[in-house]
Amino acid sequence: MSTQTILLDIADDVAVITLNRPDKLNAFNEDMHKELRAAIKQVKTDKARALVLTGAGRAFCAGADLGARDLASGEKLDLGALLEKYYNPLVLGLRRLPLPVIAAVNGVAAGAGANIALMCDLTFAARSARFIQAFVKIGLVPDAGGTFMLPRLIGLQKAMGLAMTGDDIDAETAESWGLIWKCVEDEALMDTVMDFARHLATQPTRAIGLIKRAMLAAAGNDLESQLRLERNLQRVAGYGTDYREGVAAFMDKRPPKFTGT
Ligand code: LHQ
Repeated sequence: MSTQTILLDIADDVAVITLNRPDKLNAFNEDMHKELRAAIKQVKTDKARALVLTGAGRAFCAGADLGARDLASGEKLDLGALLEKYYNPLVLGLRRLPLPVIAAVNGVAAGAGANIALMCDLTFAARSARFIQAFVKIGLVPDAGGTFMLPRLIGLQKAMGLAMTGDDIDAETAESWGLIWKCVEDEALMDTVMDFARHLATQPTRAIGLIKRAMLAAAGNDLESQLRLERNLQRVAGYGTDYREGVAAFMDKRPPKFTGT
């Protein structure tokens, strides 16, 4: 699929969605939200086994398009309605995808762009990339799940500091704080992420989807509920062909051939 604001490519069981408004640093507008939603649906339909999210040009995503017709008017707008219509379903759509979602943050990630990158299951960033909770600079509150993810990833003090100041954080610092999985040299970013995604796509991806569900549910569960969830998910995994294949391969001393089922 190739549309105006999103590029979608699926090969070797790996889907790559590229945010594609480079002259606006891939800022979200309505078209991009709609095309992104359709692309995510397509990824599910095509049964991709890993998804990579990246940006075209020098940025990952500069957040909401501040020049968009509705936002630029300066009129009193219900921004909550915009979140309800576009950003919240996007966040939930990525979280509920039963496959690993990997961000390749190729450049600056600001506002909702930063938080979408942090909502991915694993976030890689180019050394020159920056993460900016830009909201406060325009009198707004972090959205797209930022207030949920930041304290969980880096603790309350650092989360509060980033959100209240809107200061940049570079990729190396982001890695050292645990905000992202890995900082990679700029020129190696896409190869590193694609190799990683292709590798994951050969792994027991149904189990990986269940791992994702368990990890994400943990934040809202007490121990007993989480143990019950682990029991339920392990039951599902244990009925899968990948479990049988994994054990058989181990016993036969040969590499496993997982199918994601
Ligand atoms: C942009 C943008 C942009 C349009 C760069 N929009 N054009 C908000 C409202 C409503 C509901 C839902 O939720 C949200 C969530 C949010 O995301 S709020 C936060 C919105 N984002 C920002 O406040 C970030 C604004 N951008 C920046 O601070 C800078 O552009 C960054 C730090 C990202 C990059 O700085 P530079 O590398 O110096 O690039 P630049 O500022 O020169 O931008 C390049 C071009 O991109 C420029 O256009 P031009 O025609 O002059 O070349 C910018 O106007 C355009 N651009 N961000 N969000």
